[in-house]
Formats: sequence, structure tokens, C-alpha cells
Amino acid sequence: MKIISAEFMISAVSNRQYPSGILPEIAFVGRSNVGKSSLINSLLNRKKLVKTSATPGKTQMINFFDVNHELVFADLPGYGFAKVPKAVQKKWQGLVEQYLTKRENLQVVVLIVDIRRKPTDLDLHMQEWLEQYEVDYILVATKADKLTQAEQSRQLKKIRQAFLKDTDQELVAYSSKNQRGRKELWKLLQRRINDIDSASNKKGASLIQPGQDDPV
Ligand SMILES: Nc1nc2c(ncn2[C@@H]2O[C@H](COP(=O)(O)OP(=O)(O)OP(=O)(O)O)[C@@H](O)[C@H]2O)c(=O)[nH]1
Ligand SMILES: [Mg+2]
Repeated sequence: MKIISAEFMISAVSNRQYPSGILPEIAFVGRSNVGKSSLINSLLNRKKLVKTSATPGKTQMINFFDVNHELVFADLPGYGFAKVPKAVQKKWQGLVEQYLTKRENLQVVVLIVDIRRKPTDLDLHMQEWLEQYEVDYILVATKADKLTQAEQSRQLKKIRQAFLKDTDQELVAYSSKNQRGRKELWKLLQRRINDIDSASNKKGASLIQPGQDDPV
């Protein structure tokens, strides 16, 4: 995908603030500090469009980005950061759950895990939850640059066993540092979007209506 424009739209703390319009949306989900914001920057070829931080729990709202006036990316707050007070964690959880169950524009979730870590219960819980609500998702193991090739293969195998029960569902090894996996992930995302486009064209309606593709 050629990135012609990538612009911040809005930070939302409730569904009333979600951008209007009907562009297909891709959401990025994962543990706090796993590398969600870095992955978005990497996909969009931008260094600092999305703020990243070595301090976990930085993204506390849903940040929306317009991509080429064709797509919307939603950067969701990370889960599982123990130092955040319970009440705040509850609020985030509510925000994320409401988004994932109610957002009609949402087409696919990119579920991000750390390639070096054993999947946590929270990761597995999130996956179960997506399956329960029938939200389509792509599993991505990021920070691949931190491991040798052999270690990466070993970890990918473990992650596949834990999450995908050895099915042939996609698992993308990614590095926001050296762009490994970028092409592959874009291909999978575009395939999802194209499928949706052609499904809606079959019904005689175009997903992107003239005049409605501008960010609000
Ligand atoms: N080496 C390496 N470091 C990465 C990669 N992705 C993210 N990081 C680093 O990991 C830290 C967290 O990255 P973020 O992108 O801010 O993570 P996040 O998931 O958005 O974090 P929260 O918004 O706090 O939930 C930063 O220090 C990044 O530089 C990667 O692919 N490779
Ligand atoms: Mg972030």
C-alpha cells in the first residue's frame, strides 16, 4: 500500500467522539508497551505520527488516524499494565470492550504480542473474546529484531501452539525497527479490505461514498 497521507483525527474517550463516516477501520490491540503505536508508525512509514514510549500505559484513549482518506487506523489503549490503579484499568476495559463490540466500521483487529514472551492469560483472554464476538483478527508477533533467526522460529512455534492451536491461521513476525513483516501484514490487511469492498459492491453499494471519505 502506498501511503500518500496519514493524519491524526481524534483521541476518543467515549463512543460519542468516534469519527463519523464509513471508512473501513483497522484496530490495533495488545498489552501495554507491546509496540502497538510503533507498529502503526511502521505500517504508515512515519516516524512520529503516533507517540511511542518506553513507559507502559501511555496510550489511554482510542487514537484514530486517517490513512489515504481510504482507511482508518484505531490505536487502542494497552491492557495489563499492573501499575495503573484498578479504577483506571476498569475504565480502559470499558472503552476497549465498547469499541470492539459496537464499532460498525471495524473490519479487522491486529492482535499484537511480544515475540519474546510466553502469551499471557490476558492475551489469550483477548483472543477468546474476539472469537466469541466474531471479530476478525490477525495475530502479529512484534519486536522480532530482538531475537536471532533461530530464536524467532522457536518462539513463533510456541505462539502458534498457544494461540492458533497449530491451525494454518496467519501469524506475522514483525519488527517496527527494521520493517520485517511490513509487506506481509499490509497484504493481509488489504485482502480483508478488498473482500469487504467486493462484498458491498455485489450488493450494489460502494463502501466509499463520494464526499464521505474526508476526515471529520
Ligand atoms: N526493538 C524494537 N523495539 C520496539 C519495537 N516496537 C516497539 N518497540 C519499543 O517498545 C516500546 C513501546 O512501544 P510503543 O509502540 O509505545 O508500545 P505501545 O504498545 O503503543 O504502548 P502503550 O501505548 O503504552 O500501550 C518503545 O520503547 C518502542 O521503541 C520493535 O519492533 N523492535
Ligand atoms: Mg501506544
